[in-house]
Amino acid sequence: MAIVLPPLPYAENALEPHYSARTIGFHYGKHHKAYVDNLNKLIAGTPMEAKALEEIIMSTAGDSSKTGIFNNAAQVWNHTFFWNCMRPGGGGRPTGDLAAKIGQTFGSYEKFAEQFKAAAVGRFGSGWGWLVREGGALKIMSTANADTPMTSKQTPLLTVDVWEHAYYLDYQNRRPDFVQTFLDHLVNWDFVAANLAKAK
Ligand code: MN3
Repeated sequence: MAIVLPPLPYAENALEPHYSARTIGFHYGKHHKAYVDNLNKLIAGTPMEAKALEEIIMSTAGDSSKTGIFNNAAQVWNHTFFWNCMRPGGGGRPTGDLAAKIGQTFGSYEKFAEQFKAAAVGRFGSGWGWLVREGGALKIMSTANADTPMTSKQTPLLTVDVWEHAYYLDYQNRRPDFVQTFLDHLVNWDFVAANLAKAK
C-alpha cells in the first residue's frame, strides 16, 4: 500500500490571480509529489508500508532515528490539508458557528486575522501558520519545517504554508502580502467549519 498524491481539489489555474498556475505547478506537481515519492522510498519493504499516513506521522514523531520518514509524511499531510484550505472565490469572513467561535475567542474577525497573520509572518524560516482546536478552544499558532499540530493533541482547522516555495514565484519576499491575500481571497471557510464540526 503506497502513499498516493491526492488530486488537487480544483484546477491548477483555479486560484488565479491570487495564486498562480505556475506556483501550483511547482508546489503541488514538484514539491508535494517529491514528499510522496521520498516517503514511499523510505518505507518500502518496512512494516510502515502497511500503515495509514496519520499512523506513520504519529508513530515517528519525536523519534530521532525516523526524522526523514516523519518529515516527508508530515509534509504530505500538511500539503494535502493546505490545498483543501483554499478554494476559488474564497477568503473574507467566515459565517455561522465558526464565525461566532472566532468572535468569542479572538474578539472579532479583524483581531483573528491580525493574530493569524502575525503568527504566519513571524515564523522564522520555513513552516506553517495554523488555526487549531485544543482542549475545546480555538488557538492560533505556527510550526517549524514539517511539524504538524496533530502530534501535540491539537486538531488542525486551517493552515497556510509559509515555506518560500509556497509564495516566492508570485510574491517574491513579500510573505505578509501572500498571507493577507490568503485571508482575503483564498481561505475555504466551509472546509474549516467542517473540520471544527468533526472535532466536536
Ligand atoms: Mn509547501
